[in-house]
Amino acid sequence: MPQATFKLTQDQIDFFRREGYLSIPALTTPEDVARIREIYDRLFTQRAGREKGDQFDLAGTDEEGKEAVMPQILNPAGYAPELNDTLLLANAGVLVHQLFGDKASFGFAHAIYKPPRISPETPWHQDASYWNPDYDYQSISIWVPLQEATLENGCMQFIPRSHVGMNILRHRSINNDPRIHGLELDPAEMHHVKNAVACPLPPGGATVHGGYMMHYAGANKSDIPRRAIILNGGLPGTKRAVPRDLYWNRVKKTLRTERALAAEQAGQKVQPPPRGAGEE
Ligand SMILES: O=C(O)CCC(=O)C(=O)O
Repeated sequence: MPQATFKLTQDQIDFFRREGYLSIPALTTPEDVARIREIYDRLFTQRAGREKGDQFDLAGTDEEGKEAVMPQILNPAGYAPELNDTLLLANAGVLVHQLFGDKASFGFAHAIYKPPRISPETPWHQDASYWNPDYDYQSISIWVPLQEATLENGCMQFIPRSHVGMNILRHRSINNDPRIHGLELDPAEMHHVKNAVACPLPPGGATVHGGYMMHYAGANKSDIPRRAIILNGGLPGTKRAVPRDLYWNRVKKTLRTERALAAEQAGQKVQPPPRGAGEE
């Protein structure tokens, strides 16, 4: 892995701990972004991981032959190990260790592609609403656009301090359709969405947020794809005395899960999804 070139300032660390998110203008270089983008485009063209359930439509019903409105690939480095040799990963490692100490792990979690004009919003949600209800988490997602991220193409937005208390609000599948993998805040919780802060970024910048932070990204209304790659890092989850009731995950019934089960039954090694947005 290349030598890291990045370090958070104490002001950035304090801001992250207080507000629950952070916007960083440059986490890696334009050259590194260009290289990652080439790999990223190849993976999406190949639909890498489709048969194992790692590639699917995050915001649609994911039938074969139907145009995906928000293709996602879990564990992209599993399909392109050269991602592990990027400056982005080296710099993300420094960031994760500064926030969580030397025992923290980190890596590429997923990649989300928003095709031009047709890709809808990523609705308001908390990442922990996807995760194992038996655990509490100390982990972050580092969201990195591979072109400029703007209000027009779907940059990230956050509700400052919504992470405080580590509560998980009620969620449901997008459009209340359990065939859709992505989750959204239950409409009854939408009154919590106020004072949102949008974080436009240059390519190779990054936003950072923890698992309990409420966040959103707009539709891609622009004429170019919105590409984002997301890393995840943190400490192992701590077991809760009383599990949470994340009932929306129990009723979900996606084609992605069916493909993952079929691959497992056929003897293929299927990794549990890494933690991060859009993962279980
Ligand atoms: O890229 C997006 O549209 C949403 C990403 C997201 O929700 C996340 O990284 O947690």
